[in-house]
Amino acid sequence: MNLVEALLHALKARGAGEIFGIPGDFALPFFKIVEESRLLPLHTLSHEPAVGFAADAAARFRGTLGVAAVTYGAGAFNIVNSIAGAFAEKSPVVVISGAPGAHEGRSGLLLHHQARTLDSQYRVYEEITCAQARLDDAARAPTEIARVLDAALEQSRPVYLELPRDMVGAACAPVAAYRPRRGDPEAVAACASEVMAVLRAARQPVLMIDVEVRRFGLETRVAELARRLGIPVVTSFMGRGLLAGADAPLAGTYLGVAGDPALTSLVETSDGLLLLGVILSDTNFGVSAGMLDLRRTIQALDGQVTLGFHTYRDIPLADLVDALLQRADVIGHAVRAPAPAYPRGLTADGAPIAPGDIACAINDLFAEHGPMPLAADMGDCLFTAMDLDESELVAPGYYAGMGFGVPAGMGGQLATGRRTMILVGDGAFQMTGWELGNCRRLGIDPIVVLFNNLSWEMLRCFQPESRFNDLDDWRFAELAGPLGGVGRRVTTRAELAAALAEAAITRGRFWLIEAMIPRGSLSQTLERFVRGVKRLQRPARPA
Ligand code: TPW
Ligand code: MG
Repeated sequence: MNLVEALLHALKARGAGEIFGIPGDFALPFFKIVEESRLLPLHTLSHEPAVGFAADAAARFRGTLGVAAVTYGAGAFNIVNSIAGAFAEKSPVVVISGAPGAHEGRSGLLLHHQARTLDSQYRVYEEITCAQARLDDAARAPTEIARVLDAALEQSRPVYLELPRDMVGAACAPVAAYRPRRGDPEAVAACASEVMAVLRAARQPVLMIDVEVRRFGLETRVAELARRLGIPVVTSFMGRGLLAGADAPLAGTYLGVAGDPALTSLVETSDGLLLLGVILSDTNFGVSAGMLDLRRTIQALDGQVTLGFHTYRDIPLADLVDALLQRADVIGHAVRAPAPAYPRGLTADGAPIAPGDIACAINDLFAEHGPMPLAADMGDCLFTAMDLDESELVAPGYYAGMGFGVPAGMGGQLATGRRTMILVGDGAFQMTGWELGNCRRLGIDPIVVLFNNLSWEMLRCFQPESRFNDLDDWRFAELAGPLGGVGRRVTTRAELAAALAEAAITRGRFWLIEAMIPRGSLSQTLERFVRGVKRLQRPARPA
């Protein structure tokens, strides 16, 4: 087999389901083998940022590797922001970049797509991926490919493979299978016993979960752990959508001052808060109004476990969860948390649409047709998603980059085979909304709900005096037809409900429901979030 076939087999064996990409001359030979070998389907999009977002979402939804293939320089630099987001949010995306062949670098000429030196790109990727390799030696390629792909799975972070275009056809041995690394059983046992002792001694133990639980395929086992212990589980903001549909005592999403006060208090007054795979970010915890002392929590993240002031190294999350399951018995005194209540039963009248109405309308739709996998962008659409029934969700809840929603929802449908629902603001839609034009060719039909407030509304919240936050009316719904979809612009709650109902029963084309929202009309969660952040940002008054 040749080098590319060896790589494709290795990707497939490690769970990759497809390749998203945009070719260029340095990558054409690679793309040719991908297409002709038929080992993994190839989905091309229009702009590289979307390729990165789609591959990232595929990785998130499936809990395996996502793959993004690009050309050297212009392609690879174009995808940097998407991969930076994947790094931050721990999504294992494999970036495969074409590159000049060995003899080309020696010509003395600057090569097209070259930024500074021929190594500049590699060095940029060292910063935003957890492992890298240049596949310029066919004999070493199998071990290099295994090292890099295994790092992606083990650390759940993006990795980088550079493929000189003269190497693709080189004869290559197969890549060894992935063998997950296990922690030292005695260290894992000691750690789990200590964690259990803290939980048992606590008056009010609580389990908080975030994306690592999904990335490492632990949702079922964590749900069982929570059930057996009988302690409430909450997700972080970033972890929203985890355990959707699982049989677990799920109490909702911790949002600090932006959330339900009872749930906030449950978490912040807990004396036994176990954070399983929770990213310690400001979006997860910055709104805690200083109530939460992270030093007093148990943190299992990045392959280590910290309790109080000491840390167990080399404890893979899966090993910890298994060891906890072995020791789990019902903690009799644990508090019970009520199941969250989300809005439903929209009054379908002539009133203008508020973000909360969209949550209500979607919940009504899910109640009738079953939940759909969700992809949300940054903006009030993501805060509105906190009022949706628990459903699988991918969103940039920590990195907070705009432009994720549409391509992520498209990648999500390709990866799961299920129709997705996409929530996106008008500002974010201006960035990557065009990608919907690829749906027809790709055979997918997501439902897009576009929150059109003619505004960068989140920015306006923080700086209302700035007129640059006013956006123009692009009449997005009218663009849908030529792009191969169905567009509906709705301005009342009745029109919103009717459009969603029709979209749900009409398959085969994407739907773009452009919901017109008056400027200044916010979801309750965003309103509380902004108030909380402003309060925290206010300089302390001198005594
Ligand atoms: C890639 C900064 C955060 S929120 C926001 C901006 C510009 C406005 C979002 O407008 P939209 O949603 O989509 O209409 P809404 O609900 O607020 O009206 N560039 C990138 N990412 C981020 N986060 C920004 C800028 C930003
Ligand atoms: Mg907007």
